[in-house]
Amino acid sequence: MERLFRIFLIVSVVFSGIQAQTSSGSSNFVNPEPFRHRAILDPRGRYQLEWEVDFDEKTVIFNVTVQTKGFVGFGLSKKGKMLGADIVIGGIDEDGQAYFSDRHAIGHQLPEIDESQDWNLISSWERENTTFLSFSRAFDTCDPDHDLPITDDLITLIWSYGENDDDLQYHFHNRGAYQVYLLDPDYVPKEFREEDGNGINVQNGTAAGNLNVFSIGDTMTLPLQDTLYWCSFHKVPTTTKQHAVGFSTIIPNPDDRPHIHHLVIYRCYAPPGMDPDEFFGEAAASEGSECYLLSRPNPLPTQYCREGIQTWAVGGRPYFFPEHVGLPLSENGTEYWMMQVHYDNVSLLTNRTVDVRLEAYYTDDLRENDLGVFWVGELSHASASLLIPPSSRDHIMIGHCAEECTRKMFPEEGINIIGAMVHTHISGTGIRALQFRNNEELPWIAADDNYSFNYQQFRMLREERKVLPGDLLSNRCTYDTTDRNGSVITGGYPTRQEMCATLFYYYNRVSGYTDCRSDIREPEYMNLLGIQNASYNDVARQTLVNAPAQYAGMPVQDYANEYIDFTIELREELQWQHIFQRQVSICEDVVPRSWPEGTKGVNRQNVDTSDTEHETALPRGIPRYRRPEQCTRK
Ligand SMILES: *[C@@H]1O[C@H](CO)[C@@H](O)[C@H](O)[C@H]1NC(C)=O
Ligand SMILES: *[C@@H]1O[C@H](CO)[C@@H](O)[C@H](O)[C@H]1NC(C)=O
Ligand SMILES: *[C@@H]1O[C@H](CO)[C@@H](O)[C@H](O)[C@H]1NC(C)=O
Ligand SMILES: *[C@@H]1O[C@H](CO)[C@@H](O)[C@H](O)[C@H]1NC(C)=O
Ligand SMILES: *[C@@H]1O[C@H](CO)[C@@H](O)[C@H](O)[C@H]1NC(C)=O
Ligand SMILES: *[C@@H]1O[C@H](CO)[C@@H](O)[C@H](O)[C@H]1NC(C)=O
Ligand SMILES: *[C@@H]1O[C@H](CO)[C@@H](O)[C@H](O)[C@H]1NC(C)=O
Ligand SMILES: *[C@@H]1O[C@H](CO)[C@@H](O)[C@H](O)[C@H]1NC(C)=O
Ligand SMILES: CC(=O)N[C@H]1CO[C@H](CO)[C@@H](O)[C@@H]1O
Repeated sequence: MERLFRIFLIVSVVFSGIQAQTSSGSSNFVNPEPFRHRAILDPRGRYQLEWEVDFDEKTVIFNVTVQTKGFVGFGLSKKGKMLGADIVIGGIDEDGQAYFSDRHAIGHQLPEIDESQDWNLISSWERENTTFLSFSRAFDTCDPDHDLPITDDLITLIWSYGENDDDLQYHFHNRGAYQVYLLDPDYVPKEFREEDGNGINVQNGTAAGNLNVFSIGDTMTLPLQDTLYWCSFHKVPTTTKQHAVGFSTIIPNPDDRPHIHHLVIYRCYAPPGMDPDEFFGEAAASEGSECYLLSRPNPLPTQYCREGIQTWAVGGRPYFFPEHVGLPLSENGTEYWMMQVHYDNVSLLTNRTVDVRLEAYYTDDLRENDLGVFWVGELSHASASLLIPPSSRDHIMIGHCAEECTRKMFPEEGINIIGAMVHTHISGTGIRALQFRNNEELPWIAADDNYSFNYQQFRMLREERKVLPGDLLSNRCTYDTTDRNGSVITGGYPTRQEMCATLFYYYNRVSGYTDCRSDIREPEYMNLLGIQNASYNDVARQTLVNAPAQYAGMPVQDYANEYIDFTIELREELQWQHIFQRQVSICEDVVPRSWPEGTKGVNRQNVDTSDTEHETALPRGIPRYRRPEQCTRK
């Protein structure tokens, strides 16, 4: 029983001034060419980038259109830093001559010209106040000293432009960085491609093209607490089956962005035999409430809404599905959604009101396949499993969805994963979603070795991935805590604690299984930490030590900071345990199939929890998957 609620965060303390609105509007969806992209890189809307990827040639073609008669700079950087950046500078000079060069930055000064010129100018022109450059770049130029590779990882583009062609040294006023997955497909429909910062025109609740829009807004006056989970209920504006084909989360005021950490939509299921309107109507009419108050009576039926069907986190841009899949809405008639918004880092502000809105784009022109959603990773609280030693540079954590779980969760023919979002908090530097079959490691399903908490994009895969019952799915995260003042970092919901999980969209949907995560419970591991038992406390909003008795009530993080001496030997042992130790994954059907009637507002009863926990470990002694070498010239 207790375990069922481990995945929930409980918050307390008061709030004020909440307002929830719901609206819908109406309209043939044309699937765009998936590999053509466009983005406005600068806040003033003067620097436009279009790009196209040629996977056969392993080349990207960039078209840059900038409102200037001066030079134009463009490049790839290491996390937005000038030092080490791979840069091109081009334009048309006073005499009408085109210039263009491949350079590398050695600091905040004019980037030096590379010996090997690996960016190729295709064409350029200048007209009135606009400069246009079209150029191509191989994924990997085989110039590791002065060029950065273009990979599936997050890439931080840097851009700049000048007032004229010879002020190269003084271009620092007009420059910036833009994070993007350059090689991902992009299914945003044509009618949504407008000139706002994201290259996407949000709809404000009105129909676009053939798509209807379900818009859910929340205006929140922030309370004096650093983490607030707010849940509100919303009726889906259709009673016949439709497909949602894309989502966008809109924060109209950029100043509100630091305060909104994530937004999740859960599908609600009334107990069998209950009318959804009767069961959820009252909650939908209310403003909502703090989520998951288990330590006192829960005012809302939040526990009937556990199938997370859409997740947005910091920096996420709108996304659309490929045309053969859609997320079903109102499959069996009337449907309610619960929206959970995590407001963050607000403790120093009073009377601050923030706005956020979700738009779901849907159609009655049903697609071939229904999408489902599930998480794989490590349980991040209520367990001492996720614990990063102080000042670690590359500490690895692994979470699993065991073979027995995938056997139970997926149909015989398997499932097809079409999209993924990798997730850690601020100390995460890399994540890989791993797949093993018959002791063979398959290519990573999704990976980002340059993970950034500030740009958590739901990514559509270039190639669907089949997962068969009996496959092992694992999620591997790397952390750097050297900037955390020598503190241990434990798992938890606040941004300053950590998570390690990947969310997948897939078809051959099986309703019910939305989460398959694991933790380490081996005595050997617990003994290393000196913790015999820990559990999540919803008043403290922390995972607390229960035993040994002399530490009972202490947050695991404080306990570890105070009582554990992280010697080199212990660090090495912990790292071994975090990678290879046996773990228990939990795969549980969250759809009520046999709930007692009228148990609104009460915890679930009579749910069969047997057969939901399965042990597994990372296979050892098998060849590990490696990225294919892209540089072929040498
Ligand atoms: C880039 O510009 C050239 C010339 O205008 C055009 O032919 C090409 O289609 C453009 N490519 C992209 C990706 O925008
Ligand atoms: C460039 O020219 C266009 C059209 O003439 C004008 O609308 C725009 O404001 C100009 N931009 C700048 C930066 O001068
Ligand atoms: C949506 O609302 C924003 C802010 O009110 C406005 O700037 C934008 O033009 C609107 N977009 C549409 C498509 O109506
Ligand atoms: C709709 O009904 C089918 C068949 O009973 C069931 O498998 C599915 O989970 C239901 N879906 C929803 C969203 O209620
Ligand atoms: C809270 O947000 C402010 C402003 O965005 C930032 O300067 C500060 O570092 C944040 N504090 C924490 C604890 O994250
Ligand atoms: C908060 O705003 C309300 C209404 O605008 C105002 O009455 C109240 O004094 C404000 N409180 C603080 C602490 O600023
Ligand atoms: C680290 O400690 C300094 C000094 O006490 C403090 O200003 C800073 O906010 C701390 N940083 C973090 C990440 O806790
Ligand atoms: C851990 O502690 C909790 C709370 O004291 C208790 O309910 C639970 O049974 C304990 N678990 C084990 C395995 O001892
Ligand atoms: C573009 C970029 O930052 N790439 C980096 C991604 O991470 C790897 C491994 O840390 C680096 O080698 C790349 O330079």
